[in-house]
Amino acid sequence: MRLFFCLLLLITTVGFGQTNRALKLWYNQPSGKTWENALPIGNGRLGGMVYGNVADERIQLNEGTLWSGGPNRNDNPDALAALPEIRRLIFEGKQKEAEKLANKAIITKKSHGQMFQPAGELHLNFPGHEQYEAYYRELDMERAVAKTIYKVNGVIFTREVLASFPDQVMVVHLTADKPGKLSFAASYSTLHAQPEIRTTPGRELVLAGRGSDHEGVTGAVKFKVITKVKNDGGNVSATDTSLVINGADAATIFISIATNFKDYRDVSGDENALAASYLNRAYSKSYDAILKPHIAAFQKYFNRVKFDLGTSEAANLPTDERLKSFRNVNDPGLVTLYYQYGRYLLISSSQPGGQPANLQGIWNNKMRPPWDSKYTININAQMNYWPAEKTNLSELHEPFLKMVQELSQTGQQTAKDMYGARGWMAHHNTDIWRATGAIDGAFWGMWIAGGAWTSQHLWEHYLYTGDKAYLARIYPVLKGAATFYVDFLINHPKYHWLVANPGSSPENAPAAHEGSSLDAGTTMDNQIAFDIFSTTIRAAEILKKDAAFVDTLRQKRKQLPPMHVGQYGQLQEWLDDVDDPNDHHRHVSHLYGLFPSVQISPYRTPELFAAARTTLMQRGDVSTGWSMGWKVNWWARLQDGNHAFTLIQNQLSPLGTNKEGGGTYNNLFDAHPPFQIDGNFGCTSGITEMLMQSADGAIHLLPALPDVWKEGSIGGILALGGFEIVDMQWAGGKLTKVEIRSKLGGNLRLRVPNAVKLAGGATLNKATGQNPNAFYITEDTPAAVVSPKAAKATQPLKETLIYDVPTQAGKVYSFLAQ
Ligand code: FUC
Repeated sequence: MRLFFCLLLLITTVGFGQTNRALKLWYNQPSGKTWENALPIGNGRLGGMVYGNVADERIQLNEGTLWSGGPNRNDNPDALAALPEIRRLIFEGKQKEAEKLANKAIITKKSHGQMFQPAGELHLNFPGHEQYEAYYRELDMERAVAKTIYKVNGVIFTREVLASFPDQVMVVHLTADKPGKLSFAASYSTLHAQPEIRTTPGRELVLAGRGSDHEGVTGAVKFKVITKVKNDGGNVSATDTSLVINGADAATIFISIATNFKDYRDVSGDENALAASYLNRAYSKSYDAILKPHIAAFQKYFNRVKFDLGTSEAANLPTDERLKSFRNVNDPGLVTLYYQYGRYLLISSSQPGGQPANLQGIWNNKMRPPWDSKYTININAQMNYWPAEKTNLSELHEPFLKMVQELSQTGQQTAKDMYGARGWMAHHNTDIWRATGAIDGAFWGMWIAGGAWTSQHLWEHYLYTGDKAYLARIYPVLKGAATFYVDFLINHPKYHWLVANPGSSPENAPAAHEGSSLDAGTTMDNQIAFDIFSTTIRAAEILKKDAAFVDTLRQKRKQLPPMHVGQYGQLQEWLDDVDDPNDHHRHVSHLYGLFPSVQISPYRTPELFAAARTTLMQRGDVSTGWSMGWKVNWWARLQDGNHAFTLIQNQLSPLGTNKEGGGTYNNLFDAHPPFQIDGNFGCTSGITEMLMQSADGAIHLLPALPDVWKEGSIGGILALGGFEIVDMQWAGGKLTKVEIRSKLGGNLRLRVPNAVKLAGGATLNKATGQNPNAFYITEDTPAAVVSPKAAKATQPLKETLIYDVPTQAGKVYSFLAQ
């Protein structure tokens, strides 16, 4: 049996021309009823969860624009009148009273955000397949295909499922290795109220419905699913609600889904015509003619990064067993698999022209998913896009960048009506309708930095691509986000800094504020204000415009509060020294300044760097999935690879291993819990940051290599200013070889752990002063205010060498260890 299984595997893998098991999630059992065992496929618009069940296969279906509700706004018009009172209360230290008032006057009286909803499930029932053997299923990340294979009565059955990028349909290809043996019935189930399920005379299986009414907003998204089967041998017939395939040699199922959604203001599309047109175009093609271009379109992105940390015995185990043993055995291959899975998930859930990856990417089977499966923009949605640029998926940033531009439209009215400010803003959540009001409750929703933080992604995209025409296009968005701060910030009566009031440090509150999160001048609010001013100033200067506005921003920036080191040596989360060193809250928002921002630096702000480390030690390791993902990035920035690796171990544990913390499901989805995709993306970003960082004035290679990754190589990751690390190899913890392509030219400043030389032999110039490459400018962080009670702390750093190499656009530069 075991031999048979191995042979089978060999035959099938060789048969499909694939040899690389390093890029597969695979299992010896079907998913059963557990959604988190199923394997995700997607093309950015369509999402499918493939269960790989034998007699009763299920493919759960999502379409990225199928949401509850319709175009709507959720501002609270009472905010403006209440604002002075709320501000006064906060400045007087009456946060709890301010929160009560904000709950009435600022939190929406309308929708708290709409829900991302599933279309339904396609069921494939195979009579007589209850008993089977030689079962195997996989997600092949080289081809973006989910496959199930098993044997019944001496016949080997194979199914492949994909969500085609070029053809915009899902396709299931079924084969049997003996003729005439393939018989099954296809039907739907759906959780939508009053769906229409029927077959047509043309033997199409149709499911139609409408997104839910929710919180006073009428469901306006109409969707249509059409499934049609092309049989090879045998015959297809239809009942009222199913298609029945009998005695076929092979069959291909085409699943087309469309909605009437056009954009956040417009649902006038024709879901029937659209679903039919996708289907008809694809149906005329053979499976092979669908498969090949699908693989090519997927590989265009996926193959850009190669990552190898070596392999071990553990790599021979199924993925779920590897997950169980990861903390106790050496399994570097699971790290590279998980890393590439993050990239796979982004490619599958975020494609240009579509919606950004939401809290669950594009995979959700619930009508009322956790947190509506929408966009939480006080961390989660941003985290989804941390790997986009650096793991060479720059184009896939587009749906998020477009969402920010749309928020800059809807958020203008919110800024004006609620706060009497120009520019635009967003609170801590949004949805497909780009709602920008404050939701949930003031404790969570009274946070004003959603616009300014998401805008940083617009700037980041420029820093990686150097595309000035793009910068000119998005500049008004940056300017609008900065303008809101110009109008909204007010003088702090005690400290005389310019502060956001009301604001908060997302979802956390010090005991001193009676459990209220509302405050003025929280560290994160200040850091984000600093960043939106700085990036807008830089963008305006590059574009040579708005000199007077730049001047205003410079003046305002000078008046922002500096960061504070508090009595326990911690980076203060609030303006007053009220942090609790035993606070293990999942949000550590004040470390925004360490990552993703770079206001805290080992080289420029050593005391803040030490304080950030102290804060992270006090917060502890284990937390929700996304929080652990963020911590990988922070420990990488703190140049502590071993600690970052501990976080990866915690994250890559089956759910339940970490007491009160998240972990990972069998399908390697991150567990908040429940499933939330940000942790996957956060960790992929963090692993990149362990190997290469480029935000702090130089390209820093191997800044946080853990002892367990002594040998390895990575190629294809990107640094600011158009540099591509074409290939980087290390051994014994030392850099041995690096090739870097310069796409834009300019100075390449390299920070490395050991001496290197140019491959041709020429010696390198030691770097001094500021990096002359404009993409590497770092802003001066205002000097820290340090509590007299804080013990003096510095964080010793490993020695590094820094070199400057002038580069020409288009050339590749090779370096070897000296
Ligand atoms: C924020 C977090 C939660 C969760 C939710 C989607 O509210 O505090 O942990 O991730 O977003």
